[in-house]
Amino acid sequence: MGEFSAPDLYRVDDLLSDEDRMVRDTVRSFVSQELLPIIEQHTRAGTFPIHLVPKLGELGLLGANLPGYGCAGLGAVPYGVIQRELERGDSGLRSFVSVQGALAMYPIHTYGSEDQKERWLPRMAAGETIGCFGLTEPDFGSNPAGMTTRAVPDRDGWILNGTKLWITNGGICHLAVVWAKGPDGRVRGFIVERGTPGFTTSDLHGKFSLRASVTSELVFQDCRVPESNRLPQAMGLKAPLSCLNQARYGIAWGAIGSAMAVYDEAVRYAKTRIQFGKPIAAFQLVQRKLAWMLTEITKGQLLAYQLGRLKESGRATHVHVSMAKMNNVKVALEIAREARDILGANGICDEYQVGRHLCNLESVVTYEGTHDIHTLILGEHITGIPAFE
Ligand code: TGC
Ligand code: FAD
Repeated sequence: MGEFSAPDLYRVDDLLSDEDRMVRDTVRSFVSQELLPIIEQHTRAGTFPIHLVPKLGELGLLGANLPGYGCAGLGAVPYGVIQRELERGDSGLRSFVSVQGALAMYPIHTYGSEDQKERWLPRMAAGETIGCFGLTEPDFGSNPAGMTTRAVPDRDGWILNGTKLWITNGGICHLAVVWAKGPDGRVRGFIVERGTPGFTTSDLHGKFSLRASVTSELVFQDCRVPESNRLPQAMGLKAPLSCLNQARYGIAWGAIGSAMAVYDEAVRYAKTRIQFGKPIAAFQLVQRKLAWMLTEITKGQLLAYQLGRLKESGRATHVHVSMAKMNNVKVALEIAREARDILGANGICDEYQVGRHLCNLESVVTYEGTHDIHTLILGEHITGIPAFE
């Protein structure tokens, strides 16, 4: 694959503190040394490199932006840089970290009781306990408000019935943060531990995208969850949607990492591939593609950075997050397509990373709110008129 040379024309990383640059370098070498040598093997096999999880914990990368309970308590910008560097390796690794931190630890941290936080968060930060997040259902993806999973009160607990689909980390989780409607129609959050009778998972196979990530179905059949495992502060759909803001934020940074990886590979390839007696990098059409890619990467880097600063100062809204997720994933996907084109036939072969990133980004553009859903979120912000239905 050759040594990675990070594109940063506008010196966006100069805006980081020395400490944040150290975080970046640590994650970058972790990815180069421990993920890249094995990623194709896992992609072919359709397996997640689970042995890396304790190392992610040791490096403080799980729930890295959360304060206390064994978490690193980093600011939004270094947290974003971590996601960018992880996704430079593979979207599956970043997905694992997003789900663990933003979708499993964050709801416990934000909506959980003190007992729940003390019981789960330190073990999750260390990578000893893996979490997943069950919102999507077979018939309710973009429209989670329609969910049919139900939670009915029963003595000192709740009985859950329903199915969640497309759940990252489902098959390897020790606990699932699950969203279900109560008898009053309001959404509540539950921590369902593996081994609870009536809770089963099965993995999805045959994916051509995010192959090095576990994606599963969760089934709840008269599954009894104690009241002590309900997230007491979570009431209504806005609770799971607030978790999505955290994960979407990480994706806005992460997708640019993917774009940086494929751009770097395309530049190196174009300089060494000779056609018509010249490196293909000498042709104007190839240069135009590379110039466009670098411009979009630079714009995406600046968007992610400014979003991070807004978040750190408490001024980021879900609309800011939607714009960055929407834009950065879309351009990353287009950049990956252009990079694949520059690699010619080699672009479809897993000796190179571009095809893997391209396929991964086909999931990233769909999950955490599709491109169209984020367009409509912006549309509602601009016009005041929701156009979802
Ligand atoms: P709507 O009526 O607009 O809102 C209901 C309540 O929620 C509030 N709200 C939000 N709060 C926090 N953050 C947000 N982003 C919020 N958006 C809305 C809203 O103010 C309201 O509050 P209240 O107090 O009035 O009750 O809800 P809606 O049903 O019309 O839906 C709006 C829509 C379509 C934008 C929303 O449903 C949506 O975002 N859909 C996309 C679903 C999605 O993104 N699913 C992701 C599943 S998880 C996943 O994909 C993980 S991938 C993991 C990986 O591997 O990285
Ligand atoms: P649909 O909602 O059926 O959308 C299909 C198409 O219709 C899209 O183009 C969409 O933009 C369009 N569309 C839908 N509604 C509208 C509208 N109102 N206006 C215009 N166009 C519209 N979910 C979880 O809960 N937890 C997870 O951990 C998780 N991990 C995932 C991992 C992977 C690999 C994937 C692929 C998905 C994962 N998801 C997860 C699910 C993901 O969030 C959903 O796939 C996503 O929200 C879209 O839902 P859908 O697939 O049902 O598509």
